[in-house]
Amino acid sequence: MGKVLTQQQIKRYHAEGFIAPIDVMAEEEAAHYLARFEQAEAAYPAELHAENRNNLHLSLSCFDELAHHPIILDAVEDLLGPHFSLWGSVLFAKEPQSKHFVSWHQDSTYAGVEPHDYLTPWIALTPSTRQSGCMTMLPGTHRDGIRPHHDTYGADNILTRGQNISDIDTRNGVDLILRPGQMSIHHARTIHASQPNHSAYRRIGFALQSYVASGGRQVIGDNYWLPMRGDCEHGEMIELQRPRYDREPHAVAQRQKVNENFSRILYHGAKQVRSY
Ligand SMILES: O=C(O)CCC(=O)C(=O)O
Repeated sequence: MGKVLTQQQIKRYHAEGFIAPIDVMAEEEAAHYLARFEQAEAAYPAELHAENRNNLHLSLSCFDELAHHPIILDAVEDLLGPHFSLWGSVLFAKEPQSKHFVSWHQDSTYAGVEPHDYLTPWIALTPSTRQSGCMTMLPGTHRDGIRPHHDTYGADNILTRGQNISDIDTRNGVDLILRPGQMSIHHARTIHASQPNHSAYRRIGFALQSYVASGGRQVIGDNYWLPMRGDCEHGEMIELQRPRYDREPHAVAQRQKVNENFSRILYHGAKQVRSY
């Protein structure tokens, strides 16, 4: 038994490259986080809109609290050990009845973080179901290295480049059904995707993308890290600070720099650069 995960969950993560569902908080508490996000979205539309949802944990306290949630961190510690940092985060919101989808991909393809044995907890703030476009994982694919990705820049594809892995057998894909307040955890090389949201509500998940064990490096862009637990060493790193309150000026400026770096990394070598 780990701090949060059972021995069986730990074994399954290593064998299959993901685990779900994991209870983090009650639905009511998740609804409270959702309300705080939607209030911020209404109050600060320039800083928080469909094309500006990266690294919100660096400027808004509700996302900073989620990034430091003890159950999430204990589960991460069960898988990565006691020393780890956070590289970034992405809020994935698919509007009701929208065509937006996420194509088959492996997170570590363009992130520039090495080695690839890091992970992403994805916490549901609204129900994540087949109808609302939950994530689907292909078990065991984290063991096979990086597959060729083709950049499509598809209009409804919410990945930066619309990157897609074709020629894969998706028949044994596992749908990750989560109630608000539950999370999944996936390995950086696990192939995954998600379909459009056919429900009447927003499908919202906060991806802590990703927690990386001490020793991990950013090899494309600037080496920003938010240390989370233990002794974190990432080479010549630039250490990030937590926001002390919503939109603390220093924190907003910090998020801006990190987002610019994020974009340079994710579009490194790309033929086209989109606005998210
Ligand atoms: O939220 C989604 O539908 C996709 C999220 C994703 O691809 C990820 O967290 O790595």
